[in-house]
Amino acid sequence: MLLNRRGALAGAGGLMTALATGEAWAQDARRVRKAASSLSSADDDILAFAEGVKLMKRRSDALSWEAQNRLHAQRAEHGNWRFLPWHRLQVAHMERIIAQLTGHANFAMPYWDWQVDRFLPPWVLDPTSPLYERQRDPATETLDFQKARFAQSRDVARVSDDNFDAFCGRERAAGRVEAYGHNIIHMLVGGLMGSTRTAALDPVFWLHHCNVDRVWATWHQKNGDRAYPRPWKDVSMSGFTGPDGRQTGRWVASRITSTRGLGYRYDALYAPLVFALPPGALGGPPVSAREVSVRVDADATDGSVRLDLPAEVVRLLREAPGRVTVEGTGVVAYERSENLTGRAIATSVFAEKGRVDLGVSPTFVHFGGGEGDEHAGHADYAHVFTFDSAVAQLAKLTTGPLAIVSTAQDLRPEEQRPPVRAVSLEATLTVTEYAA
Ligand SMILES: [Cu+2]
Repeated sequence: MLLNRRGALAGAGGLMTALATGEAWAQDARRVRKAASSLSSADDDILAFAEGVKLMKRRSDALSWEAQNRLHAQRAEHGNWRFLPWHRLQVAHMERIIAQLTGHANFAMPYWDWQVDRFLPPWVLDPTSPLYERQRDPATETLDFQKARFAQSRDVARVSDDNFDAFCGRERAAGRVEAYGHNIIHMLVGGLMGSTRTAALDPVFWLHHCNVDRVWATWHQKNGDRAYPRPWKDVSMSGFTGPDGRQTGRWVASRITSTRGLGYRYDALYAPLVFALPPGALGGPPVSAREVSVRVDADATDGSVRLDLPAEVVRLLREAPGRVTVEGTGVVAYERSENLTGRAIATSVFAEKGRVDLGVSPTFVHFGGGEGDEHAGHADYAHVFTFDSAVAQLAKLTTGPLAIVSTAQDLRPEEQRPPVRAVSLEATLTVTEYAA
């Protein structure tokens, strides 16, 4: 291999290991991740993936299948803005481990596009393949993911229009790509995939996270490096195992916003939404815009929280002569407990007659592995939701107050688990009035 001396020295003075590793990885951007639906069990990437899983399952060292699961169970970042970079790094490391162990030097992890493919790829359903997992619920094998409950959520993460907060999350709140697209598939596949302690043992985990990463790559292509806030860019992560079995040092988020930096790309990203219109496209120019922040602490004990929109906002929505839009993001926080796992958090705007759903997401919550888990102390689970034009329409068509309501619904009410406690609900809305 040709070594670029300037690149190899770029890490000198400081974060030597990680930067040097990152530079080296960026130099062989030859991995092309392909759609699982386009690959058969005879294709090189599937042969390598199956062979790699088989070899890793035989090991008990740092390159073992179990070690990768332990890493995810104990150190994975969920419920916050580290979610995307952490999982990007884990998949990229896994890719290199498999390439090294199998000799398929260009191995690229396939992505399973659960927004397009209705079923799991056939080669993970063959009981003679290492990619088969017998602890999967048999119902999953014939599950039509397009028809399944929750898969139809309007917030499934294809949307690349979201701002950073809504898409990637906040320091302590899950963004939509995690809360919706990611969590829904974990809950729908179920079995080992249904718990953070065991999820990475099912090969489907890697195909799933590869697609989550592709959703990020799509968002990044549209929004660029300027979309990331400074404190996020400085976030760093470590603990990943390289193909030689040794840890690869510290990785800084700002250096892995492009997949090129990690030596891979996707054969195709999601197409940008064609129906997104610029503000004002349907009316006159904006005549005023105001930002309104509202927040409430929950007092109900039934797992719900309600926040009334300020009366002057509702009045403006109903009485302004021209068009009025409401856009913005909100965050709902719940007390972190085992009872939250598998519950669906549904957020809607309610009027006296009618409502607009802002999204529903089953939770797949990481509780940490105790020792060595620096985030075990987090008290809450929170996630971000967004508002759009439907809220303004609802106001026009109704009278009386408008309220945002979040509820945690049990997916299996028959189990009669104790309720989970909502902590707070807050929203920042931009109300824009256009000339009539
Ligand atoms: Cu995870």
